[in-house]
Amino acid sequence: MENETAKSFDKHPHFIVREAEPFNAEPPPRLLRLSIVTPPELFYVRNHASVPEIDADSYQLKISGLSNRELQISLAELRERFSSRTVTATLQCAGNRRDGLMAVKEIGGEVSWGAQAIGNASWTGVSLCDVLEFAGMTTDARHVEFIGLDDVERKGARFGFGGSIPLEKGLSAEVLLAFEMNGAALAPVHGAPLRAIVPGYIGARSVKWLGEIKVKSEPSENYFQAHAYKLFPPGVSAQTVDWNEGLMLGEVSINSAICRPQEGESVRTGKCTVQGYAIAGGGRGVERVDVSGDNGQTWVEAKFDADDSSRWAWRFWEAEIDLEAGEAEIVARAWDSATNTQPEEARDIWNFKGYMNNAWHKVKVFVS
Ligand SMILES: Nc1nc2c(c(=O)[nH]1)N[C@H]1C(S)=C(S)[C@@H](COP(=O)(O)O)O[C@H]1N2
Ligand SMILES: [Mo]
Repeated sequence: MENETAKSFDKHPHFIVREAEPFNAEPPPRLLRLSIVTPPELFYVRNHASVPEIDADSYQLKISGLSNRELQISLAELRERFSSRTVTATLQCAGNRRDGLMAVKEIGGEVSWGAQAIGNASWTGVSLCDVLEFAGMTTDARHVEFIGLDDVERKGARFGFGGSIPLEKGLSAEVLLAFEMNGAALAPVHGAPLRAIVPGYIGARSVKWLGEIKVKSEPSENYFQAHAYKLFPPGVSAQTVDWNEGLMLGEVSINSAICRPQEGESVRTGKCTVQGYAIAGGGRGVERVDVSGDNGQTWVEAKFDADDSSRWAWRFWEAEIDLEAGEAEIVARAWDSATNTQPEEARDIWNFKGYMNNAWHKVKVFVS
């Protein structure tokens, strides 16, 4: 049943469906680790409502807000007027690895993601900055809001999923209005005919089925900017939260995960090859990955794959560790170019919405 759903979205037969409707699903770790550029059939999906049906021929992108003129641009005009650009960038959901936070303390009403709510693709589209320049901006412009054409319901209201990024980021050339993924037309489930791609930021800002861009003096008031995707301290709960507080998530933090071996796998004593991914937020580079076979007593330095492609993309790494018979906990942690590294314990970063788990990734294996 679940794999029928995955199949209907052209996903791999072994895709892990976390929710069938709205469709939320991620690939198994070992399949995700096969290719530095994730094929669409292995690319995670995070939806808050049904995939909308949009007729590409009559589609018009609206641009409004503080700009001097209000615009409507068809896809054909967008392609004609602006030069196209391709950026390889990793998208990661702020809820990636939420299962590790849920293991610490209950988190209600959120998808239980493993470490595969992440994928890397080459995105082709036009640069948002070119479109904004064409639209014209007033001096009050501070934020760029994206609004999707899907139909989400929250607290009795219906609206399109949305969010905003600071104008400074919006004017950086890597931020795209994308119509292609890995050289092919964007699939409906990934936001066709047009989506925002905001490299280095949480996936939520890469709004799919983009209907409208608004230039604003304040951040978006959309539910997914003003309520969801905010980080609260560990003592705050759904009952006590003041939504005016909290940190609006933007850049992702340094993170890494082990993809092979997988949790609960049986491996042989002696040399064990460990493989995974690492990602640094905001365009910082991943500089080092440490791997331990004894839960952090001793570490070896991982080697990076040669084919890493872009400062906005994850890096694949591999390490060889020695394992003795019994139960072993393999651990990984990454470092970025600002020497940020990952916190040891998920319990230290628990938050009631379950965002941004970047604790040391741990995988238990049986060695014999
Ligand atoms: N319109 C719209 N855009 C959206 C979402 C959504 O539900 N609706 N989900 C966001 C979230 S939370 C993530 S992590 C990414 C996931 O992109 P993907 O499904 O292409 O992997 O899309 C973002 N854009
Ligand atoms: Mo997300």
